[in-house]
Amino acid sequence: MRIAHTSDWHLGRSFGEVSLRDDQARFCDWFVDFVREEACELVVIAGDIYDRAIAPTESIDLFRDTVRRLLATDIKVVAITGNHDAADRVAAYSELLDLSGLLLRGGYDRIGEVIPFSASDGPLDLVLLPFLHPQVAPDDFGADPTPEDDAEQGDAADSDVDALLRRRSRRTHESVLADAVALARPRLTSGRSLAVAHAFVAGGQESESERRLEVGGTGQVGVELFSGFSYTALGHLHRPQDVPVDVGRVRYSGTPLPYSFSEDHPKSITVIDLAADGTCAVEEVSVPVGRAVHRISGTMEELLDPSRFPSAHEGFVQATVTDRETVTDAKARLLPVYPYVVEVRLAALVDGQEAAAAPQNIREVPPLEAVSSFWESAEGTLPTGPVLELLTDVVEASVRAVEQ
Ligand SMILES: [Mn+2]
Repeated sequence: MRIAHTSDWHLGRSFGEVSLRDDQARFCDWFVDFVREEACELVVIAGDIYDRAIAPTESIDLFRDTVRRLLATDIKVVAITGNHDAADRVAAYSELLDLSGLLLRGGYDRIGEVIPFSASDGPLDLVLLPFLHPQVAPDDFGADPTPEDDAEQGDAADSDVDALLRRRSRRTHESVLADAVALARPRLTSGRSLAVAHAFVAGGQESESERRLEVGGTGQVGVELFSGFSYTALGHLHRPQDVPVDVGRVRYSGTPLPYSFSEDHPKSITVIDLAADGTCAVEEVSVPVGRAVHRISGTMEELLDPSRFPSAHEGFVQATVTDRETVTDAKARLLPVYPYVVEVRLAALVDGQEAAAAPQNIREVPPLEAVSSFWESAEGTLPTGPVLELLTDVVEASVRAVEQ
């Protein structure tokens, strides 16, 4: 059977001030056509369907319309909520949606279930693991990894409530997810299984557009949680990548579009040919729609030369202006050449801020060194020749004047 794995659509997102509505709609059109033409039986969306808890209605319309078109050609759809989605809103009608062919799961409600899926070439066990917020887990969930600590920390007067709060505060994304997987494992019946999860698996490479899964920690989970599933379709990290595991295959599809300037890699979906015995062949398929991201750097004269960065004209642009003298209205002047310039950085200012933040204690820096580094941040190069001689004379005269 053939499966299309994608994640992190983040419908409703903007890039800087530019709405991604049209790009996301074009991706959905392309995606529906692609999975039809490639005869995929199952589509998997591994979380972060929407960019925020209260999604714009136009994003809800786009998701509904996309799923409707997939179901209309008898393609089944599996989707889970991610940390950006409001699980109780998005998955509110999951029992009714099951009847339609859209299997949508969010929150703790139906955790631990194994959904039997009848594929054209035999049975497949589905284990859906939406993002599980550790703080709102049921009390018997996310088993305390070190229960003996209770005896040490608590005293005789400790109430049950204190013990419960202490146990709750020690829960992590890993501990609740481990419990969810442990509930499901004994219920696997076929020799072939597909896990779908929204998690930060240790060893994965981050971009700049993921939101932390856990307050006050990274929220990472060990890859061994997914060991033994034929294929694990992951969401959360925005770069497509495999996570090495001993048994089975664990992979992030990444986002269909770039959502930060760190994502200058090609965007893709993953197509899996999953054999009846559970072995899988995986192919990364580039998404041919959407704007690429470009980080360009140069003087205003260089940046305004249309022949200099031709590939950046149609993309989202972060421009670093390297002129040492004051530059005004940089963004407005760059817009005619780069209509999607999102961010303009003035190198002189950035360097100056870094230089200003650098010394821990300015009094410990020798005066000539401090003057030289200021000169470098303002002019771009260290002082040499007659300039250095002049600065040296002035610094020495100043030091003498202070000492007298
Ligand atoms: Mn995401």
